[in-house]
Amino acid sequence: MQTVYSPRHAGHSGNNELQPGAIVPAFELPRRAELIRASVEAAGLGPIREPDTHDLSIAMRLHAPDYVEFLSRVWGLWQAAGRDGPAMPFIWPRPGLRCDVPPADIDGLLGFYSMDAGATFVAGTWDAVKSSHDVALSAAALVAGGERAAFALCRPPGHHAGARFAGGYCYINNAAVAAESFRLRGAGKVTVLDVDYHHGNGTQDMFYERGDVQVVNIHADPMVEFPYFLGHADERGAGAGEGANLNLPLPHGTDFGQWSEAYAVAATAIARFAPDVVVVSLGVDTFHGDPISQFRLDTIDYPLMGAGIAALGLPTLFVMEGGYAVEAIGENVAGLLRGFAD
Ligand code: Q9C
Ligand code: ZN
Repeated sequence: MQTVYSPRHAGHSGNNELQPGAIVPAFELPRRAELIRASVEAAGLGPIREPDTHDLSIAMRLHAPDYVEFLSRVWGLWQAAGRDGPAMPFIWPRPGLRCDVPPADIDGLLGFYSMDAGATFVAGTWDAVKSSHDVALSAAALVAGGERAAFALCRPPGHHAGARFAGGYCYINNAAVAAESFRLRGAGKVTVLDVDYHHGNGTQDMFYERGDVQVVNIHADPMVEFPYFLGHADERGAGAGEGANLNLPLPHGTDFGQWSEAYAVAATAIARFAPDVVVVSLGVDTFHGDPISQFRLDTIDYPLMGAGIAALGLPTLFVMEGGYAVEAIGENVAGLLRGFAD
């Protein structure tokens, strides 16, 4: 299996985030991608190459063009306002406020185009976001070209990014862009299987009314976990997408036995949908040692998860999402990919 990786992720560094009562260094940091890269190399998974450059036309179909334009302009606007340090929003529109008029001021714009304070901007953020997008599309091209599987080592991640907002460490929805690229290259049906600990709200929303892209999530119950406001079991898709969205929320403390029961339900739904290709939103924040998450999967579980995904018998693109236990992230990701490949 080939891995696509860009060193340009590293410019997205020094970000911060809000924790209850404090502003702290962001858990989503450059070392994550470096450790994953090193473990993939050590595991002898296959060649690691850099991405080709791709235009933003697919991103602009799934995201609002003005949102993508905003992502590329934030840092300049922030600097022009005389700021240094990471750009973070502090006010958000919601029902009862105007959600349809982008303000002129950078502080208003940051909130207008965000769901939370969890996607901050530094000087290198846009370049890293664009490189992560290019990584996803380049790895998708390998699978579209006939490879059984490929690994897009994306950083920053993407699955919380919606049509017109950033959030939860995410800016462009890399997995959604990759899924759409398969459709545009002739795949009739695509499944996005999201195994990150957090519900992939952005991906779900982008495809909610479409019958050609199935979205399946196994995640912490939003009643008790971020992103709180999407990811319930009764969200089944709408219109042409009715029945093509499946949420399998699980409680805090879930172990691999419980996770596997949900996965069996997911696998049955995927087999029934019969996609041409599957895009896996791959988060390993289900690990028991994850500092911001509360499932109990162990390192030995990830190769089994990989084998279960291989058993779908479909061309597969892995797109990196979350996972914040840096001491174990490399072994967990490489173990999953090895479990798939062996
Ligand atoms: N105190 C991904 O795994 N945590 N994103 C908010 C606020 C947000 C995770 C904590 C976690 C986002 C891609
Ligand atoms: Zn996550």
